[in-house]
Amino acid sequence: MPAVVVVGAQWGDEGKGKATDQLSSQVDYVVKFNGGNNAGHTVVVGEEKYALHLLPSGILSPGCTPVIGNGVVVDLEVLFAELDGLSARGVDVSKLLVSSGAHLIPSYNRTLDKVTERFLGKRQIGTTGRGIGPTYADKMARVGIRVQDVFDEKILRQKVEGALVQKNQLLLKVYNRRAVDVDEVTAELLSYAERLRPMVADTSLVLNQALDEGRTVVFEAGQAAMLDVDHGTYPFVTSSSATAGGACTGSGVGPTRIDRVVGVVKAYTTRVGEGPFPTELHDDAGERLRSVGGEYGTTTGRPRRCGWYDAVVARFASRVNGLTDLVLTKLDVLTGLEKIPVCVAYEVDGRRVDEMPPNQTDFHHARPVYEELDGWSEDISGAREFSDLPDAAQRYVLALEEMSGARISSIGVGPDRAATIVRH
Ligand code: 2SA
Ligand code: GDP
Ligand code: MG
Repeated sequence: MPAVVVVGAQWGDEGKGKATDQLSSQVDYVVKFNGGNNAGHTVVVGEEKYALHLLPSGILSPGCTPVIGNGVVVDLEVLFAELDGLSARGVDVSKLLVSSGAHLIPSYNRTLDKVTERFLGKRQIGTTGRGIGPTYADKMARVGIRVQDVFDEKILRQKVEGALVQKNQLLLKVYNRRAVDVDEVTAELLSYAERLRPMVADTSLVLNQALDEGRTVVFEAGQAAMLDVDHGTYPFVTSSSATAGGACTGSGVGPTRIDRVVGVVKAYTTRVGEGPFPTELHDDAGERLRSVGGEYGTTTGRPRRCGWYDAVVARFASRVNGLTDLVLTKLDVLTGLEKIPVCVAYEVDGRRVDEMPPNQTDFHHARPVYEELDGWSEDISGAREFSDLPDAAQRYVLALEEMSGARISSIGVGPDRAATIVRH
């Protein structure tokens, strides 16, 4: 498996961090290709728990080179704080490579993210407030600042000036904020240049050469299919390409080089932020999933919205990502439920719909059609083989596999690295 993409197949927080970390011990490179420090990936290694935001999960595996690809947006203050935090815990962070083409999140974009949300009022997206949306907007509008720009003061100043022409008008006249000073922003970005310099590389070249030499590369997505700017529940999405195609554009490795695409799904569903969520529960069952599953944002601490497994979403994610495998996580959280509803289709304005409605309004009106599966009461956290699972848990997994569009190649039964059943 020389090149494997790992993506979220729901609305994020499926356990991509754990899935990637598990692969990292066998791989040479782990590449983050989209998003920035909006991500929150939790990896538990024995007694130690790590929450990674901007850094790829591979940073925790000695021998693996972590790479921040060109598709990522980088907040330099956060980058160095995260590196220092890991170093202080004894993690070797010296191998990190950062693409010269990655875009930077200047402090004014954090401000804009927050004030835009406030001004949207009821229509707000529920962003993480990390400046992600405004930075990708700048990239597309061609007024973004890239990693390579901090090594040329003259160019950097020109670019900051260019970016601020419109933004200062917006901040002053629409949002009633103080204008941003070009010198201040330039000086702040320049202050990181020397520390950043040794990490910066032509990461597309590095990764393609590594694949030529038969090395293994994992591409780790932030967020998920349903939060993808093209395929997700727009406008309630993040601003990057979180699906498998993003692994190519966000790293400079072509699609013909990818061997496997693994989608990570929770045995139920969660979402943070606003937007439609057909199987969401507003009752005790939802509260139970949140408390047993520890469903609180890794980055912002926000309580996650919780609901039952949605096979329509899983099939859609299988399709738009071309999934070869699914990793099913958090099966242990369902232990103790007598019956477990699974959404197999939707009812939209009186019609049964088996696939994701291409029209957003229909998705907002979608009501889940449930099939009830039997639950189990035995503790499954020690299961390491499929046959260790109680019959009802096996049937639950096989039913999900049948409905979801790809084989389930591994099953999570606890947060620790070891708490996994590998099937394929
Ligand atoms: P943004 O900040 O512009 O990317 O927000 C846009 C939408 O994307 C959602 N989003 C996320 N959803 C799940 N998990 C994310 N990471 C953190 C975590 C979230 C947290 O791992 O728990 O701590 O709150 C993540 N990042 C972005 C976001 O909720 C908006 O709906
Ligand atoms: P990511 O953003 O997809 O990497 O996921 P998060 O780290 O935000 O959220 C997943 C949470 O579930 C983390 O706290 C993980 O430690 C935890 N987790 C992952 N897999 C399992 C599992 O199989 N069982 C349990 N109980 N927890 C898990
Ligand atoms: Mg997360």
